[in-house]
Amino acid sequence: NEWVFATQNKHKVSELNSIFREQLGIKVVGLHSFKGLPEIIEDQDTFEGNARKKAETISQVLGRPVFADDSGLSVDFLNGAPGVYSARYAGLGATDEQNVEKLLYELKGVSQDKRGASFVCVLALSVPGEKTFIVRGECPGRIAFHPQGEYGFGYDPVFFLPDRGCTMAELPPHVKNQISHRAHATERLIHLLNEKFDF
Ligand code: ITT
Repeated sequence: NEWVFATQNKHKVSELNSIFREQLGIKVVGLHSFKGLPEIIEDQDTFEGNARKKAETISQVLGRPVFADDSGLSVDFLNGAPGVYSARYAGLGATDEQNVEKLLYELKGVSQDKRGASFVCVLALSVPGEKTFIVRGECPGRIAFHPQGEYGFGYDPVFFLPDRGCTMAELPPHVKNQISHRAHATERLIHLLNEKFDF
């Protein structure tokens, strides 16, 4: 049992693999295992739009069910930015470190009580001949003043979890994968598939 995820991001593949293995006993593979697939331009202005586009494009080409994950960080003080632009906040091809640096710069001088943020993950499942299923998961927190922790990827080192008293990057993967936006979205997806397909 192997499910295709329309993603080029190896960190996502690794997290989704842990979550799906744990919750469904299913292995997931990213697009690195496939050749000759079209490049997908993520030009939609919502996570839902981009997740749908990635899943439907690849599912059409492969003629089989395909999942996609569109995710990012929404910062209250920045009116929801970087949002769908999270991967390229500091410019196309920017590294995680450059994106984090830009975020901290934009929040320079902003006090702790105004640094609220959420991680958002939208999962889409496109099944040939069916409508596309879309779910959203969120994880609330706030933006730290300095990066801390070595686990995870992206904005994890500056995503502080008040309940835990540490950043997402200080949580070992098996803990992140129980509480993350990605974990919450997966729970909703399983719920939906159970209702629809008796999964
Ligand atoms: P694909 O589109 O190929 O899946 P991508 O990395 O471009 O890969 P997105 O467009 O969905 O994916 O952008 C997601 C970005 O949001 C990601 O690069 C991180 O900067 C951030 N992000 C998403 N989930 C995260 C997480 O769990 N921890 C930290 N940052 C995260």
